[in-house]
Amino acid sequence: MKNFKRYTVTAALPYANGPKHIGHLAGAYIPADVYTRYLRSAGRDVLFVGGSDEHGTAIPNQALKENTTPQAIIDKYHALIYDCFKKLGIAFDVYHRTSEQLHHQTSQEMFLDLYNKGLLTEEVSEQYYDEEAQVFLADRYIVGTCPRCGFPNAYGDQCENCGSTLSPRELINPRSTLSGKAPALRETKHWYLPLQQYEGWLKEWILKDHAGDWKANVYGQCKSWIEAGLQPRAMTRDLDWGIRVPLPGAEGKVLYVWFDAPIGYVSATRAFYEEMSSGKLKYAQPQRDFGKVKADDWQARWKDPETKLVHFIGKDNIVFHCIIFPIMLKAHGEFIVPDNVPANEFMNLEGDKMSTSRGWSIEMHEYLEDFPDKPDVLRYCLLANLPETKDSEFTWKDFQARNNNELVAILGNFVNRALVLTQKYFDNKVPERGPLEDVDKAVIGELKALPERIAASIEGYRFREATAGLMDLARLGNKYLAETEPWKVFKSDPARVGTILNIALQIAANLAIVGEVFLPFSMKKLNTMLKTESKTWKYAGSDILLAEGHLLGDSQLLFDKIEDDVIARQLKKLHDKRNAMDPIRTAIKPLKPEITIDEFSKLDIRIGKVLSAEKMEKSNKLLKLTIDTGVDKRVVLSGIAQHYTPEEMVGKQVTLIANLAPRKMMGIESQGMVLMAEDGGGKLKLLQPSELLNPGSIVS
Ligand code: B3M
Ligand code: ZN
Repeated sequence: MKNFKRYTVTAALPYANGPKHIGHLAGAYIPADVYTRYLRSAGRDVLFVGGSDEHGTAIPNQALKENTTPQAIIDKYHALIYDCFKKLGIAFDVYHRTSEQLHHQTSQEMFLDLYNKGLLTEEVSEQYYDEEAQVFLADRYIVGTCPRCGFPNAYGDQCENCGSTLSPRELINPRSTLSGKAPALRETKHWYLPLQQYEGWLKEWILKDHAGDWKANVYGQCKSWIEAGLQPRAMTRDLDWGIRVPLPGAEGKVLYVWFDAPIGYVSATRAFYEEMSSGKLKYAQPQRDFGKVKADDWQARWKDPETKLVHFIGKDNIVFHCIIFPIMLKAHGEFIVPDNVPANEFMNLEGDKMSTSRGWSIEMHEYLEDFPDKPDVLRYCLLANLPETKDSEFTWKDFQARNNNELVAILGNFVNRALVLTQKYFDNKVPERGPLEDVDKAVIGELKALPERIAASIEGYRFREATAGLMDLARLGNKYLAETEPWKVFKSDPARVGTILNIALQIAANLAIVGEVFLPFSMKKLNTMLKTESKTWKYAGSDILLAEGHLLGDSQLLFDKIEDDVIARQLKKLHDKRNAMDPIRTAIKPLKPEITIDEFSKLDIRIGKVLSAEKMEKSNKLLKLTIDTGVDKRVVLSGIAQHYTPEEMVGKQVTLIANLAPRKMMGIESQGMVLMAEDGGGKLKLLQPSELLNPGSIVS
């Protein structure tokens, strides 16, 4: 493995179009944070870069929904998301915004560089245009029938019913979501990045050079993209929200959001060094001492081959970070390309896909409102379940179990026992260490080996394994106390207990070092309890971190138990949220008041057969049906004209309330009521027996 001089680590820039959920945390932010905390602790020169993605159609879309401006949307969600990251301990050195002038400039420079080198191709094509709203329609503004599954409300880029990727021209009966009208095709000019010209380079760089070190899920996706053959991709869009295309004749056009967003990492880096060199910090929030820096230092982080560039993302962003952005960087010529892109799969929630819009999610701010003092519990639970190789799942039961059985029962319990026994037997001072027995030597040996193992897991992007390693360190402490039983020995051999507790406290001090990477808030508490400054990774594994005679601080519990009722409340909250947000579920009406069986039996419900059906003049809702009820033939008016044609109705079996008092409608008397059901989508369906029955059969 190559030794790098410095690291530039990025985590996907979340769209500032809404709150972000814990699946996003598990996908990119928690692993990136653990990685960079470790590198910092290990004394490496790392910069952790993040920020808001504030362009693309997602932003004006949300503005439309919230009846406000795109600017108000990005201001609101940038602040919300960044606040949550801070409260969860995601320690960015800089958290920038793509709406900033510096980013617009950086993106336009990149675009012009490629343009001036003749690396972009110009193409005129026909695209859908809304003549009423007078705009070209972004994919998401066009809906129509899915050509694959027939779903009537598929989007121009994707059918949410069958999951197919679509292009707007494939939709059957397309309509604009702005005017509701069928869009027209109009010619428009755009600038394309000819991805296919870089196939040879990608094969070398990814398929050959990174065959061994990129994760299988990432490598596999790249391989299938490359082998399927790459197409030119438009880097500009007809849209009025975004970064202006810096060319004459490009009015009304902006850079494609996936062109500008990854450049956001570069702009954020520039912002960091500009602010640090001027001393006026706005987006920079240095997490370590960077020494004296110059504004120009951003260049080394992006251009020096001695820099290791790592992108943390979720799997839906792989193609952009492994193919399109690297091609941009390569085409420019001065930039380095990522050394690794350890993308994660998705995290599901309680047996279903996580989705903010469907209400099936735990948003970061919702978690923090309910568990303001437990950022580490969420961090731990996500780390233990990271979707590193395949999709994984978050459940509240598992959250409770991880907390109660691991954080409380193993880590918290070990630390507490070591501290409480020291208070009890040695006035809260680190006791002297006497001669070592085999059991002591063995535990010290394991203590030395574990941090190295954990470091290797982190550097190999295996964060679940690394987290398990942390818990193993706590287990080691518990096992040691269980084996040596100092509480039984004290009476007969207090000096021996001194040795045991000295070693146990060294393990606790190691936990504080290693654990800071995973559970920063709790380990800060632990440092207070041990009355130590937080120490860097080079001390991890040492068995002489705490000097004999060192006075410890007050002990408190690191974690506390989570009871069943807390979990039950979260589950209820989750289901309530979905019920309130899911359009089909919201149509479900509450139960009507109870009735008695006698009341029910007053109804004469029976099967009838439709003998004839005709449209009613002057009504587009009613059909006039003549029905054989077994006892008579009668006329029933039914409000189904928009759901069934008269021809369809003839011969059909229906379910009828036959003893309803007759009612006159539009001059005709209706003698009964045909039963129908509605599923919330507004469509009415006849209620029919599952098999053919004689007219007059009673429903009971
Ligand atoms: N905003 C998509 C996402 O949030 C996009 C990532 C940009 S990373 C440069 O999933
Ligand atoms: Zn479909």
